[in-house]
Amino acid sequence: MALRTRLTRLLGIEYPIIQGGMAWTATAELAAAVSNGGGLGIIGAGHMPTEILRDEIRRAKSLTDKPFGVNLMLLTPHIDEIVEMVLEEGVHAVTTGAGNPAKYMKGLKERGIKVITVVPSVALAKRMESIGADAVIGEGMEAGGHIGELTTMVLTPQLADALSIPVIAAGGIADGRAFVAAFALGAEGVQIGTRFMCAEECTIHPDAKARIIKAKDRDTVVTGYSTGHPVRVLKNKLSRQLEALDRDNKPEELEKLGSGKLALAMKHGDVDLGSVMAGQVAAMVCKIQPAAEIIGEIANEAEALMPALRASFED
Ligand code: TUI
Repeated sequence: MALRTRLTRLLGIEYPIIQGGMAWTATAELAAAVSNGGGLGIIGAGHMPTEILRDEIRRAKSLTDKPFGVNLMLLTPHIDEIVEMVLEEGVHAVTTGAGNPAKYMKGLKERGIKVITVVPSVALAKRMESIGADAVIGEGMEAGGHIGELTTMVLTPQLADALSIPVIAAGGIADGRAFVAAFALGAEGVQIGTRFMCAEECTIHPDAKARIIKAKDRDTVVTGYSTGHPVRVLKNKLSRQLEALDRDNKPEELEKLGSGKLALAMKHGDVDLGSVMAGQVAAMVCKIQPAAEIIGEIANEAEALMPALRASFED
């Protein structure tokens, strides 16, 4: 059985699996590997300078003939320039996060780029559908990085009920069980971040991968509530310092301390003083393996699980 859905048709991909657009993590290598494995690879723009991102897009094009996308992190100050460049270069899809992409929708759509927006609420999802989004990603607060308030379990079915466009579930998804659960909730695709951080092709520092593999069930924490931009990270020395600033309600100091710390962890491997953004599901990521193998395993588990679910019930 193939796992084709409206989403695989929309994007021209084989499996309804989108890779999270993780800043300092989702480079051309990872995006191309996910796309070559039949999912939708995504380059995470984060705060990347425009010309560096342009090079990443070109490199991904040299590494895969399959569709891939770029995640636009809408809080970045030079986002207008980034969008202009993405329009010039052309990609199959963009995902957006950390804000409302309304002002870019028309330009992206005119260029034939599929627009998939992360939405933390039903209200924003409806607005995105009304202005032409091709699909939405409902990201629950189990996810790593910047999060909303609702869980995947509660957000996904409400989005599915409220919208006609496909809903992609994200947050807490790392295996075939969660994939099937997302579909049971009305999703037509999933976005996976944390597990792809431990893909062989993911270029983050090996010590950051090791931290994820070591993580147990209660090893993430959300910091930054006081700033209005809460972020889920693995617990470490930095997260404890940030928590203290949250408790003392010092958002400016918190922002200052948090600045540059994602690169410190992911690029330089300082997993004590850096920000190791990862989802709760880090506890279930136990090995480093090729991205295509991750996709294949999840698809196989999902296919086996669907008929097996019936066996959960007594006659
Ligand atoms: O964007 C993410 N995850 C991220 S972005 C990021 S970089 C960063 N670092 C520190 C502080 C803030 C960002 C790290 N991880 N996920 C998608 C996502 N989007 N989560 C939540 C949202 C979101 C929040 C509010 C989307 C839209 C939104 O709309 C508000 C509005 O303007 O209506």
